[in-house]
Amino acid sequence: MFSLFRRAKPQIHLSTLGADGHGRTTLLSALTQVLHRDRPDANTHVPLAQLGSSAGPAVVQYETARARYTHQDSLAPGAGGALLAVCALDGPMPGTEEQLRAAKEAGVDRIVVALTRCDLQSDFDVLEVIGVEVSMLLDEQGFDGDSTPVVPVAAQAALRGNEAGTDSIRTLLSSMDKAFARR
Ligand SMILES: Nc1nc2c(ncn2[C@@H]2O[C@H](COP(=O)(O)OP(=O)(O)O)[C@@H](O)[C@H]2O)c(=O)[nH]1
Ligand SMILES: [Mg+2]
Repeated sequence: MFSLFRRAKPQIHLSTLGADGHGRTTLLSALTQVLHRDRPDANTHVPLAQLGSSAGPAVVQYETARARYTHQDSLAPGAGGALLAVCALDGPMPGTEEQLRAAKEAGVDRIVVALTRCDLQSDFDVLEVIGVEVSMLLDEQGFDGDSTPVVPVAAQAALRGNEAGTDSIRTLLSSMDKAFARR
């Protein structure tokens, strides 16, 4: 009976933005792995090798506590939200601005930033500077930098079963749900 009153989870179309080598594919695989570990009935782990071998853009589907996601690891037409992967060693690249502009034009209105490869960056000041840079770029392109979550992640560590890495991905997932599954 209660199912009659249960609201269906929203369907979110998500794109990953970010420069080559900034960990987009690793992150996508880690999202599916951590979800699969936590809820094997609802989710399938898509291994890195499988994502890398697809001819076109990789697209995966998964379900979190609050939403169902169709997630493409590049800008997808019709995407409502985007995950911006920014490497915690390098910060935003010259092409990031252009990617954000294209995302805005494609209709993306909300972004969550994943600071990737954080296991390799121990200088907290650098992370903070990168966060400020990204926030300014977001403002310049018409997003709300101040309210955009910036989540440090270690996706490769998560894929290897490391607990801190896994927790970083869980934190990212809950930030995504808060940002994208708002009603
Ligand atoms: N140490 C570390 N390396 C990572 C992490 N995520 C990705 N990498 C490495 O960064 C490189 C680029 O990652 P990849 O996912 O292919 O980036 P893409 O080009 O944006 O898809 C690969 O050698 C990954 O193994 C991470 O969290 N920690
Ligand atoms: Mg890739």
